[in-house]
Amino acid sequence: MESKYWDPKIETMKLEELKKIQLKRLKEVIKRVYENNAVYHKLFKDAGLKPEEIKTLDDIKKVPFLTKDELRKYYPFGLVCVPMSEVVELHASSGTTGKPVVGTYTKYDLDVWSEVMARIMYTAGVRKEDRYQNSFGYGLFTGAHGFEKGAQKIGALVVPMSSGNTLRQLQLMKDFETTAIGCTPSYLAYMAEAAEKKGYDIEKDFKLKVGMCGAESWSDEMRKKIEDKWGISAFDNYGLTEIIGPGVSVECEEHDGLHINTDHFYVEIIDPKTGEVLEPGEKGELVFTTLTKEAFPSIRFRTKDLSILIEEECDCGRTLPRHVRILGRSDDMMKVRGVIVFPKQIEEAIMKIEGTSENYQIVKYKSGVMTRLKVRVEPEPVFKGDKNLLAKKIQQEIYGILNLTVDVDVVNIGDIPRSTGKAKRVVEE
Ligand code: DLL
Repeated sequence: MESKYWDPKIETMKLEELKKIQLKRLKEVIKRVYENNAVYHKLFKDAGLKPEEIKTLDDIKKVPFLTKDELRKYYPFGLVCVPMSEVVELHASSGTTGKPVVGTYTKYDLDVWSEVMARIMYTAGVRKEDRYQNSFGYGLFTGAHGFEKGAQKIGALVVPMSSGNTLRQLQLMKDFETTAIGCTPSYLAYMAEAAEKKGYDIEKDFKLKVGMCGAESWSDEMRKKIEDKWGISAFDNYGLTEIIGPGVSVECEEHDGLHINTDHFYVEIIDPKTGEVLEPGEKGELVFTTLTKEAFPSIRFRTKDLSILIEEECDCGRTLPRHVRILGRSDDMMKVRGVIVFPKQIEEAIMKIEGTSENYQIVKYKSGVMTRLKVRVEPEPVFKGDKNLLAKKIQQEIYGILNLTVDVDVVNIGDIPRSTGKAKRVVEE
């Protein structure tokens, strides 16, 4: 019988065994960056740390954190730890807040990337027989390239579609009988809307079963809407350019947290204010150390992504530790009349109300010195009820979650810009 695991040995390994692998790899990578990169060498030296002092996994606490500031300062290749002639591929994040982050890969790094991508796609149910439409944007962004490598390693058929050109996406999805798709959740929601508008019968015209979604924050409520519209299972995928791209973690069929490929990416959760390392079950900022990367190892990189670690074994049988779905980015946190607000909480509230679509926007504005929020929501195309009443219900739901009254406008269909990549949910006016 076909195994449900891509790599049963690693995915179901006892935690103590996994920790042995991690320790061996941690010692190696610390030595490698210290010896081969001037920036890391100085960072460690300033912290009074020598590689041989890393004797246990806990000793990682002695290693200084790496932040986006260092990546900016040493842009583009200052943290590369191999001769540049060994670098065979490069990616970069969009860099909307300053310089982009550049990720470099050796041939070996690409092998590791393909392997972890195959593992996460297999975990979500992608198989050799599948036809995978790759609707993440191709180019500098890591998304499409990572998924392409993983799908090909599994042996699935890759349709290198890229994002955008939505009507053509739908036509080819139908013609090619695509069974799996990868894109941002906001784009998958938009594709369903476009399919309905074009008159497709989603159930009859398409053969889609699996959605590999990620690269942006999305709530369980949004997932439910996407799954219902497409009749698929949608899996959350997490990753970042600084670590490898997609491939860091994925949901299994239990949809109860994302399994982290901790044989390659050592994970910690810290208190974002103090930097103190927290225990599983405590909410904090994810910090990753790449254990196997050659070109661009990230050591204790502070992601700014907030989550909670889960160490218990999952019902799927995998022992790989999990983190709960990203709760928000510390960057995205808003303080409104003393209340801490994450965009995802507002999304959850909106999606809970019957009659709302997936299209919404949070407007942040100043009233005097006060930050205020306004929420714009489009109704479902079939919605025939009272828009004011719908707005009131959304407002009450948001109040129930945040204890904060925000103005809600139910706007016309088409008023909110659609996204084919990462959606911009918060705008400032
Ligand atoms: O977004 C890599 C990726 C591509 C992941 C495709 C999944 C699928 P970056 O462009 O460097 O890399 O952006 C990384 O996006 O620090 C998070 O804040 C956010 N992010 C990524 N995945 C998720 C997710 C890719 N599943 C940044 N949920 C990260 C919430 C996510 N936020």
